[in-house]
Amino acid sequence: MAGIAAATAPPDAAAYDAFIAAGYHGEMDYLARNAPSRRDIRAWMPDARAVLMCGFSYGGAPETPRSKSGHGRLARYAVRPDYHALLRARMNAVRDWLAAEVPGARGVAFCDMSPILERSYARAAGLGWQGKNTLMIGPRLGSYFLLAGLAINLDLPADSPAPDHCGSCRRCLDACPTDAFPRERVLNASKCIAYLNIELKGPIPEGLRAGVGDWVYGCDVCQEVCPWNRFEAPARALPPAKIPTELPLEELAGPGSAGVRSRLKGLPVARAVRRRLTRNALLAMGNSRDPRHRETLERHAADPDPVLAEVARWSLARLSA
Ligand code: B12
Ligand code: SF4
Ligand code: SF4
Repeated sequence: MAGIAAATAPPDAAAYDAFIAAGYHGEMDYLARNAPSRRDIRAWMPDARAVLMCGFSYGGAPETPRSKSGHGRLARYAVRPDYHALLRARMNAVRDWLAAEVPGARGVAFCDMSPILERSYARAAGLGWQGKNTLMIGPRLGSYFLLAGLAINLDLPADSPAPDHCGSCRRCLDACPTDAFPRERVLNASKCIAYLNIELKGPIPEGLRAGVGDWVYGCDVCQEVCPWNRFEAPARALPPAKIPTELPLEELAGPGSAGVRSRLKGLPVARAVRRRLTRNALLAMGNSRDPRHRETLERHAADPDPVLAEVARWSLARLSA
């Protein structure tokens, strides 16, 4: 799926400023940095005239996989080979083709990591609409797709934005386990499980722990409930999953990390430092209330790392409650 947007300031600059002013970015300081380019891509590439935006589907089984007993859940995107380098390479191939075809053409690829509001340009490029859960949704692909773009120094005809099909639905807003949407299309990212279990370094705030449930890496709840994801996506543009979306909690929190590390190698989930995965697994053990985890939790209650020791004690108390 692809479309072209003009490289002008998106209409979302004010929404972005409000997001930062409200502190919804939590400890993701990088979101507050480079504000000019998040307001307008030309602060990142001054001669940009057009933005090619592409959506790469990773599909989604119609059935929602539920966590097995003693397992923690991972977001669907996280169990496939890491997309950052892969998608940037695909956009670079387009850049090289363009440079060969059009003398003087120049392009710069981005995927996820550059200070650009990717979804604003994806919306303007007609890839779909931004749902009330803030995710881009395509009428054929649903929302299980990732974005990558190419800023280009050529005037190219822009596509038209797609109509919004959320209507009166609000399933995602009601289903969010940590109540992270202050209103539709605005996420308080500091309450989102994907922030808590991937980005946050320290302890997960106590009031949000129960909501994290059995998610150990990312969260798909606001996509699982979306009616636009009910059907299998017609095409998959990303390599298949390497591991299941459930992993044994004891393995994640266990002392022998080498086995886990080799299973996760090359996947987005490998970006989470080992300590954070252990923290998440210990938390999920408490939320499972499964007494089989008591021994592991007792061992970690004396962990030299104060964050791990504290969450292990919290989970032990939950087992006994
Ligand atoms: C920081 C970040 C996060 C943060 C914050 C997410 C957020 N919603 O802001 C955290 C860690 C929580 C996160 C989680 C996830 N992320 Co993320 N994330 C990013 C990143 C790097 C920046 C996003 C950003 O700038 N946020 C700041 C806010 C201000 O931006 P925004 O939500 O786009 O804000 C818009 C709305 O507020 C909108 N708006 C406000 N009012 C209104 C009103 C109307 C009418 C409209 C239409 C719009 C509107 O205007 C803003 C600008 O578009 C992008 C990549 C990128 N560079 O863009 C990926 C990205 C958004 N993430 C992505 C994914 C896949 C996820 C997860 C699904 C991963 C998971 N399964 O765990 C979750 C989804 C959570 C959710 N409901 O959004 C994909 C989304 C693909 C898609 N189909 O939309 C992206 C685009 C990465 C990529 N290259 O593919 N993510
Ligand atoms: S990813 Fe999960 S926690 Fe984050 S907004 Fe969606 S449902 Fe809520
Ligand atoms: S669940 Fe409903 S409101 Fe939320 S994004 Fe999907 S269609 Fe829109």
